[in-house]
Amino acid sequence: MKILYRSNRARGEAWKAWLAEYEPDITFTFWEEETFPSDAEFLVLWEVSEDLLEKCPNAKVIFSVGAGADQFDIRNIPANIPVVRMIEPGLTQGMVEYVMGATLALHREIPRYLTQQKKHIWQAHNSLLASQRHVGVMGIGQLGKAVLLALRDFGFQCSGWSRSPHHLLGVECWHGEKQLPEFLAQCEILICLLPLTDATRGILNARLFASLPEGASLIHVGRGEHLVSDDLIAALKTKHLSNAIIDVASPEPIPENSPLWNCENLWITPHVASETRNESAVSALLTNIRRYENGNELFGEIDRQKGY
Ligand code: NDP
Ligand code: OXD
Repeated sequence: MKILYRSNRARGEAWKAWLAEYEPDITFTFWEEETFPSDAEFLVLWEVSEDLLEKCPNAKVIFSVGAGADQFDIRNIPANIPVVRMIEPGLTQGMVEYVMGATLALHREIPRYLTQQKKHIWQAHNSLLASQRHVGVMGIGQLGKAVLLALRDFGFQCSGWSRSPHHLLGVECWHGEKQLPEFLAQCEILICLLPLTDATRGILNARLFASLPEGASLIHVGRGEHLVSDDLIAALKTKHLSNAIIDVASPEPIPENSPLWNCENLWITPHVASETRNESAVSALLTNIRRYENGNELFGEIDRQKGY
């Protein structure tokens, strides 16, 4: 069995070593190696190139190394080759930790106190308890659901929004475009955990921000192309939004001359909210390869109609 890998080298080295120890029948090759295995069956990729399938005529499955698979133009991949995103517990836990940290920072107004500190101002403001704060998550998928459950268990008032109906104990669930304004109207802190598709590109725009309550905040951990950054800057300037934390941008890295860097009340992290973890992910990958070989459904296969 042959895996071709094209992504972060250190992770690949760790996976290769792990497979050599536990699954020695699997050949694991790096894309950049000179002896290119044209007979590779399982392509495990973050970066893609147009000649991918030309170079790998025996590809059976394409796996994304990450939770998103929007880097692939799925329309150009033959229907008999499933495209699969990463679902693994380490990636989920990392996202829960990042979003929980960001939510608590906004909930307890840490940005406001940091601004005061710069001006040497010692001034307390009334604070709310989590039970008095409403947090909403766009996307009730693998990651959004785990985030919502953690926020709910922490005591926040929670709601989620998705494409199709969901039921989550203690979480008010909304779905579809029609229900979006009602969902947004409650969200003091809005978290974006959507996949990037034709339907979600540019969704974080002036119209959406206007539907949020005055003074709401945004945590954006989806994809850069969800966000119309000029609209975010404008909403922060007018103080309709009080704060935003963005982990993703378009393009990445954010160019040196982008107004995002100097925008007040905006925190930026460089696409680090979560990442695929070496050990938990290699076993998730292996499980899926075995499932493919046994003719079973794959965990995380992209639905070509929905695009995610
Ligand atoms: P899933 O596919 O499991 O979940 C996607 C969710 O979004 C589902 O609830 C889906 O609805 C909902 N959704 C999709 N399209 C729409 C739409 N048009 N309107 C309303 N809801 C919609 O994805 P994951 O939770 O695994 O990952 C989400 C995203 O997080 C990734 O695609 C990636 O962009 C981002 N990510 C970012 C990382 C970072 O470090 N910043 C790390 C990992 C992921 P339904 O349930 O009805 O299908
Ligand atoms: C992912 C990411 O999709 O890191 O996993 O963004």
